[in-house]
Amino acid sequence: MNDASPALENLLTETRAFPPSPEFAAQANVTADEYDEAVADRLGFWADRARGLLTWQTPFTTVLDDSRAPRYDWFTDGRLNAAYNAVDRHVEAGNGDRVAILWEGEDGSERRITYAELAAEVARAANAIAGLGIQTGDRVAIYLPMIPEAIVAMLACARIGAPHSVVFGGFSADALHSRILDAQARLVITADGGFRRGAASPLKPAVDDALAKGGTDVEHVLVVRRTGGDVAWTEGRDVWWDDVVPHAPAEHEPVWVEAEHPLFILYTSGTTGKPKGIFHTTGGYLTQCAYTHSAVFDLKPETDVYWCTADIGWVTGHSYVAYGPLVNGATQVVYEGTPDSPHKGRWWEIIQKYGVTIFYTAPTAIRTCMKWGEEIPGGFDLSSLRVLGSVGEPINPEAWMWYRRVIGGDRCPVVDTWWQTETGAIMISPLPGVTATKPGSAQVPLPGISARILDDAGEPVGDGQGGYLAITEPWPAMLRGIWGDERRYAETYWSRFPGRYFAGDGAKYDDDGDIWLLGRVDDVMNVSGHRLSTTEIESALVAHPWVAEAAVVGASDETTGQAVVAFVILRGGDEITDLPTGEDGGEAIVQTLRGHVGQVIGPIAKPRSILVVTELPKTRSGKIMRRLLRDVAENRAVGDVTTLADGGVMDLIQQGLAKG
Ligand code: 6R9
Repeated sequence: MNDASPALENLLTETRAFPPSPEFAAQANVTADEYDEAVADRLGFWADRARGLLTWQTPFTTVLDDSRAPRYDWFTDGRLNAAYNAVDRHVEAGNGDRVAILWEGEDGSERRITYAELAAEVARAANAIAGLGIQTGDRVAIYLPMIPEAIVAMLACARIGAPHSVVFGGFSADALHSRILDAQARLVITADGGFRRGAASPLKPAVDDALAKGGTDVEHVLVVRRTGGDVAWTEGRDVWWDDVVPHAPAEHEPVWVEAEHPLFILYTSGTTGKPKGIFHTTGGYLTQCAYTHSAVFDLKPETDVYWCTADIGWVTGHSYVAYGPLVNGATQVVYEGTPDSPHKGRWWEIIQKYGVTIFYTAPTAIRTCMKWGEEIPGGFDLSSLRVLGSVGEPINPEAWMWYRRVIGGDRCPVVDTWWQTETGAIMISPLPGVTATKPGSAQVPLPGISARILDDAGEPVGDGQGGYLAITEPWPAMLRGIWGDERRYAETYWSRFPGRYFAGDGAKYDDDGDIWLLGRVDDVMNVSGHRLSTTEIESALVAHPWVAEAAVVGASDETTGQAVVAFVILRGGDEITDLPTGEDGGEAIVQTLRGHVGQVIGPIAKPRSILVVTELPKTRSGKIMRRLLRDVAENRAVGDVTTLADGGVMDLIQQGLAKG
């Protein structure tokens, strides 16, 4: 198996365990019986959840159709609508006055939106989008900040059966362009900008730049006014949200789609340079989102105030902001900005202000808050909290313990939830009323989920042993493919262990049989819980005229989990005339290249460090030995170099570093 870092290996000596309090266990939504129920009849278990948690316009009779494996279809003959399930049915059930969204802008503005108001707004937006020519099956790109309109836009698309493709607002015009092209989106929904770190940050220019690159099928750009900043305008193409949505009728008949109708596409980094358009369908996805959101967070929709800090640009924002909580009729906080604006206690202030009871965030955020010091959360009343969740990367025991003690007052169960864009919903996690939680472990597959750790040959390993995490039975929220690339889907996920889904993560069982995730085993990095591909950043670097060759590795980082470290070889010769020289030349080169990566992919992909080298370590077959570069990047003694074509290269690199 690829290197699990030493820090992660330490996880396996962790022996602390925290059983739920008897009071918590007694009121929990889910008991241990559900594991038995699902083992006895897995498909029956999911069919029951699908019927109980969702409203179907046409009930299904088929649970799973595996005749086209590895494409697995769920609840195939049923019909439903995602937006109806997320909003309208709560109004019809008499809960229209319940608050759906407690929105807090970074600038301090507030909006409280009830389910009845949300239903009207989604219906208006659906009518407006339909008025722009969007029909069932058309794709819509959404490039918005964390404002209520982002959720409204997603649900409006779902209401007319137009799959959405949300592109994270931090992605560049290039990244947006390639995603618009790949999905052949006909409409882009964006805003003039959003507020981040105390300033208005524009979004519309990136859309204009993306569309100027050409080749797209985009006919209209629907623009939400958020910052009030000036925007360039293309007459005939661009439309203000305010000019069409508020005037559209608040009644709209949802389009009842088949369970397998595509709900959304979400791009994620793979091991090659081209992001994969992971696509999800409706019935199975919503079933597992709703079930896991209720089971893992113990949601009580009448009394809880739930808050997931993820941006809708990531899968967590899809499943645990837009769909799961709303399908379950929850009241949730949505916050626009960063945790440190205008002060480092902003998150805790929001928890105090709204009486948040369930809080779901990422290890990188927890570690950042640890660094800021516990007196900051200590200044706020966090006693409303009762469940804490973590997602995005392995959480180290120290951060887990801090989270439990400082944020959770030693009272709240911490659920470490493992899942992926591809899995659609949580797969491995403690259940807060059942599991004795262990700091740093996601522990057990949820009821209805079958996962195993396999060795190189695909054989299950035993307790105390490690290998590759695989999902051994289909699950309702699983991806249905890679948009437009069926072959890549089969190759990426189903060829490593035929018949089983290969997640790309290393994992280990402890002596109790609990699962500990050890990080990716492929060339995908995890920076602050965001997946980045080494290849994608390498191709961005070599696209710059100064760069001849590049190798990128993910080095351990105390705060972000991993950090991007790039090694580059510059072009020599006369063709490059603008290469900065002199005393500050090196720094200027590095800054330019960092900026370039930010431009091509987005600021999150900017390397933490770029090292200019004259050679890269390669095997005799020409593969870059990233393992050795990682050693250098993490200041470790360089490992085995015997397969290097030129064993002296590593000395050269290290000498260069010592000088620099
Ligand atoms: C939901 C999400 C997926 C990758 C996944 C794994 C890592 C996510 C984790 C975790 C350890 C956890 N990951 N949750 N590793 N413990 N609780 O993050 O989706 O962006 O697709 O990333 O993130 O490596 O393979 P996505």
